[in-house]
Amino acid sequence: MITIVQSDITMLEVDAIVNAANQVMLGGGGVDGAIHRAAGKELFNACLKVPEVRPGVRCPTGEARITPGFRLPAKFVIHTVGPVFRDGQHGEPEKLANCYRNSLALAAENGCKSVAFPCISTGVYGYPIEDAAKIAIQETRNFLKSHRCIDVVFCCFSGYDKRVYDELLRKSESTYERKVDVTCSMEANIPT
Ligand code: AR6
Repeated sequence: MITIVQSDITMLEVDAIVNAANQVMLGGGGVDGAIHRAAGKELFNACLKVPEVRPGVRCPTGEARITPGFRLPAKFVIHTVGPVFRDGQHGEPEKLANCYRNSLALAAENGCKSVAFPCISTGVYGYPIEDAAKIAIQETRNFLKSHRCIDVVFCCFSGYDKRVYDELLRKSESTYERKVDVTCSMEANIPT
């Protein structure tokens, strides 16, 4: 199921929140700064332990890494690095799609049943929200075809961003979402 909320992502009680990090993975501004502040120093220390793939790079653009959530309500933080937007002709759409694909795969591997995403790359990295939201929804939809019972939350910080997501979802969804809901509640009722 896909849900759209307007919230500070650090408040969400989900299994994993996704962080729009940078390649060094040691904190920054925006949502990254908010997550590090709320999770506490332990998150910084856990990030330090993530091995560098080359000097100064713990997580290349489009990839994802997982740490505990420490003082956050979320159990895990999935750190991913979105592309810096130039003009859309430098592989940005594919790199942003990879962020969603790899973060969702990592969430599933770690048994997460609910994952919340911020609007990756749309802050200081400059990705236009309308284009980024289309990619986020498309990649999530693809993923949910094979992981029907994971709840994905798009956590928008601004009312404008939420309206963009609401509108895109309204245009594209309906029966698909309802079918998924019904199937999940049926599966939940099957005795084990
Ligand atoms: N909860 C949810 N969303 C938030 C929050 C919050 N607490 N705070 C900001 N946003 P940005 P990027 C939204 O700039 O563009 C960092 O310095 C914000 O309104 O955080 O991927 C990293 O270290 C926007 O919609 O991430 C990197 O260097 C969205 O989060 C760089 O910024 C993403 O904005 C990454 O840039």
